[in-house]
Amino acid sequence: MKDQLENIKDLSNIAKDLRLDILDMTTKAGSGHPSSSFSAVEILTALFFTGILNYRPQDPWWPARDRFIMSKGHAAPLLYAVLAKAGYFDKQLLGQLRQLNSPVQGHPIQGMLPGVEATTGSLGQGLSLGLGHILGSRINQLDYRVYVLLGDGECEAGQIWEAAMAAAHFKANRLTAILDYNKYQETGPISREMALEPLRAKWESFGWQVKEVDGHNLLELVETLTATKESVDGPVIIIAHTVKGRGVSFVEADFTFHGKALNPQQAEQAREEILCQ
Ligand SMILES: Cc1ncc(C[n+]2csc(CCOP(=O)(O)OP(=O)(O)O)c2C)c(N)n1
Ligand SMILES: [Mg+2]
Repeated sequence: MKDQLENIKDLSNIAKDLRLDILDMTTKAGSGHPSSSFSAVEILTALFFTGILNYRPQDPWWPARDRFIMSKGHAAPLLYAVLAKAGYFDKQLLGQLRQLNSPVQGHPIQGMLPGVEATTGSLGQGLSLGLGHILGSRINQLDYRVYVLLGDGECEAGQIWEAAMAAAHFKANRLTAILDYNKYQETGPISREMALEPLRAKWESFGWQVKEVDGHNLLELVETLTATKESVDGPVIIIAHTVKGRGVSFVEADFTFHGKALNPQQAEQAREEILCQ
């Protein structure tokens, strides 16, 4: 139990570092999506820094690696911060976010950076790509797992549901979707823009196993992701209840931070809040 608590404390510190990196990158760039990135910090911390995701930063295209696809590609600052921390490239690169010709563009581009498995940003495509990796693994006789991070606004896209239907049809056991269910998309609350509920029932009716977690509770995330690794009963979606902008009070309170960086003064206030957590 003591070890477990210490591990969670280490993970919390990683999450804190990631939030600070996201803040620095987007404030320096003067644009980007800090609130969408903050929302999924614990989800990616639990996946990348616990041994759940099987990867080799020194051999990034190792054929048997697990795949992680950031389908909500506008959360690129989070992906880049995670990949740098995992050792795929030097952290210095984060300072080039959104600069012309830099490999850390506003949305991830496959082939420009080790660890970026898919070009995303046009929402709705990542689950189809993930399923493609699973079907490819059957041809290549590999048994890697595929994880896809989806946004809730993204689930308003029809392609998500085509992929959901196909994944169940093909009994994609090693496919895990994680839904960053922060209840907001770009222009307002999901319930107003295009209601998704009853969401659990929708995924179940498409033939998926559904698990629900508090998406900021590292212990719950680690336990659920670990249990999911053993699952052989079709594709799994983990609905992670989150708060958009998590970690910075005035960003949590204002959804218009969606595609907007904090100004230097706001960033100082945010830094203090993050450091106190
Ligand atoms: C196909 C497509 N339509 C619209 C957009 C513009 N857009 C970017 S982010 C976003 C909202 C996404 O909301 P959500 O999936 O809930 O992500 P969050 O930022 O809340 O994590 C929209 C509509 C896009 N990138 N791609
Ligand atoms: Mg959302």
